[in-house]
Amino acid sequence: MTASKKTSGANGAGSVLSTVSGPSDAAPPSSSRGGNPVEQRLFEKAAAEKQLAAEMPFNPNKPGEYGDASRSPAEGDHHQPATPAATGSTSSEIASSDKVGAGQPPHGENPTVAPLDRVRVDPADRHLTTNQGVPVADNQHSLKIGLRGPTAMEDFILREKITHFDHERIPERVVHARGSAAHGYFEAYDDFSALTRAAPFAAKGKQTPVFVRFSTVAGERGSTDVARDVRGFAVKFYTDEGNWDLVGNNIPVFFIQDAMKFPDLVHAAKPEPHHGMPQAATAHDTFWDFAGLSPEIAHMLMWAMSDRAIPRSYRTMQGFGVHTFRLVNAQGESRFVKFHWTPLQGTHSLVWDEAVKISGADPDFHRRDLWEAIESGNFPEWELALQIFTEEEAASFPFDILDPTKLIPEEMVPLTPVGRMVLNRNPDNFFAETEQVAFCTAHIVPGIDFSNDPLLQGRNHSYLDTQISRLGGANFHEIPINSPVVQIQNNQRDGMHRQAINRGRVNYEPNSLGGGCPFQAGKMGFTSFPERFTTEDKVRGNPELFAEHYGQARLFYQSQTPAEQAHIANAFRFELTRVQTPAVRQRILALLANVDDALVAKVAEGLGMEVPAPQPRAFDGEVPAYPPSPALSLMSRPGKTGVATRRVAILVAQGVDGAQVGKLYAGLLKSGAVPRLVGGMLGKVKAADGAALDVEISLEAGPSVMHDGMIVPDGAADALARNAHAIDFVREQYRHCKPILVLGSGADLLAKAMVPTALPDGSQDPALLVDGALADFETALAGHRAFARETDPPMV
Ligand code: HDE
Repeated sequence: MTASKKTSGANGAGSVLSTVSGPSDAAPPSSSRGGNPVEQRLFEKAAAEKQLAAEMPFNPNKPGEYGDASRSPAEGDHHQPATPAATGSTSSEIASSDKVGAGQPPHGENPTVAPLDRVRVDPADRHLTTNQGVPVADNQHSLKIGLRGPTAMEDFILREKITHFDHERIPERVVHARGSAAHGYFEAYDDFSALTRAAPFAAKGKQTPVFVRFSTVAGERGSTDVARDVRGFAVKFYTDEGNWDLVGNNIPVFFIQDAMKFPDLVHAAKPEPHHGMPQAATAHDTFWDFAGLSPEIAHMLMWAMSDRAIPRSYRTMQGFGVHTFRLVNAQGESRFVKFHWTPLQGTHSLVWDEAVKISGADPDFHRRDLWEAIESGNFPEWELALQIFTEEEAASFPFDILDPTKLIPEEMVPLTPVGRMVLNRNPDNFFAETEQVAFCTAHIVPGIDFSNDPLLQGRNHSYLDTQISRLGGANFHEIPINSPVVQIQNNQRDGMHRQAINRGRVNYEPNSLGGGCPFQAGKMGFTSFPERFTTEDKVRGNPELFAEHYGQARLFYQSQTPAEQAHIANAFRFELTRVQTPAVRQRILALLANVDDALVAKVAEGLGMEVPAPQPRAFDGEVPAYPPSPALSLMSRPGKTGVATRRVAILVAQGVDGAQVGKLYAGLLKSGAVPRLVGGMLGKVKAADGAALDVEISLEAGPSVMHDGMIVPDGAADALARNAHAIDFVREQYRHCKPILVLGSGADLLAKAMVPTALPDGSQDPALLVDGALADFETALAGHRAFARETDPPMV
């Protein structure tokens, strides 16, 4: 053996040149006859690969995989190859071209997760090509046999273009189909590593990129933004340790308590299956039929019938993780947590009559608002705060923290602010980013863990599953918006639309041929919190405290201001009026009879019905009496951004005081508001001083509901009064409780519209300013609405 090695460096070379078998014990040859650089590399590769494999005579990790030792997994055994060639797929990878690149990828790297710039496409100064890159000479005509003849089957350019078009659509999300999204960052206020080892909280000032998608739930992809509905508030954190998705809503509780009921809930809320109506609305029999038979819904109904379900803007919503989660620190200590997003813009909503009209005037109202705010540099911002509590504290609460129909009043567990989130960039492409983003509650990172909330546990299955049909396969994580900013390295392979080109022959673990790579991370990797379970029976059911359905519904209702309470009652009245089955209405009244006497009386009156006996309760004990929680009112968070981005209509017509308009316009702009001259139609309006003012939007295209406040300057009232759209405009501004400033003869328009200048009780209307100052109007605008003006039914 030794002799033969000495005599020929090429002994066994034939085996290196083959792909099957080889000598049992021989030093690998270093070449055959030499000369060819690829062949030379093949020999180096074979030698290095054999050496690498030999470095792992057995699997040293094995003993650590059992018993107590398995609780702290060791890092996987791994070894460096003597040359990168050892772990390559091929020895010819050193051959390079414009297409294959330099050859081998940087050692140990996965460039498919590089920033989105790698897939941004810009056509400037480029000609049209097919999808195969062939220049297209003529994009106007199909290929024909003579100018008047049939189209040739041969026209591959036409066929490719039409075929791609035919397949442009993907299935919409089964819920939350309608949404809008933006990029931004999360910034930690401090080092919170004592609380959690989650990467975004590791250091003061640390920034983590985020992509946030807001949505409605029930409507289809093209439905109106302002339907009465819960809003999704889904945040993808691209952390240093992988993606963490906090897939929340703008309401802190949910309709049901167990994932098993979700398809029933959604079927009941979606359009009825026989005739496909109504779109994006719960105001129909099947929803309320399900609701009345599922009293655990009582608390959520209070929120869904409140103004929370018709937000003024995605920017003026709170966000909630809803479920109880766990935070886990590096020492393995865990605490429970609830996540809260609080908007810097304050919490503000529409009123129902306004929402109905916006659905016609601008169904993209929320999408446009988010886009416009970000494009104008008014970056929306939220503070992230945590409710942190221990197992012992949880055990003392009068509700079960695993029950997603319950919240923890802030008075019981205060909020701890931990950071802020800023949305500072609109997506470049709606489909590629907003439509293809795939959130999943099971996307968590070291430092975050689940609780046993049965709704959350079911969600952890659903989200990954749904993406497979929506995004066409198991590789949706490779779609650029979904890929993390850190390396993806594993032995998952193949599947539809695979993009990663994995180098090397190893796609399993343990291995020695790839030097053991990629190896298990051990201590630095994700480990589940080792929650202790006592042995219990395998059952289907809910804990007893889940049976208490009314205490927090009452808490929510009783914590609202009178205007908010009135809106809740009116929303029930509206929804149940559209219901056609008396027994369904009756059942909801019986449910409300368990919540609040005044509420049920008001709703019953609105339906022309008697208050029925309360539904029997599922819970034997006392309904807990919570002290009111003012934090549950929308009014408790006016926000800090004042009039910024608020839209103000300045009504103009022939004879208007042009100089005054100019001053108002400049003043509003200076304060950050968005003024617009609204007139009968586009074109010039001649001001009293002869100057010509340009109307920016007509009363028809920009009706009242698209503006947050209105000014009628001096001189325009006469001409405006001859246009019924202007009268409607004034009346709706008033009815929707918006701030109004009238100057000089502008007051005449109020009179023509029969708008009272005093409140119903005779006192001064704080948001209706006759000959008032712009500064006072701006104060009223920052306060959003004067609900004191509201009557039911509206007088104007
Ligand atoms: Fe979802 N939900 N959900 N959900 N959900 C989806 O996932 C589901 C629930 C929420 O902008 C789907 O990718 C089940 C609660 C948001 O892309 C689907 C259950 C909360 C979004 C799904 C719930 C949410 C979704 C549809 C009960 C608030 C939009 C498309 C067990 C905490 C994310 C998709 C985006 C989307 C399932 C209940 C929020 C089918 C089974 C509670 C914000 O997987």
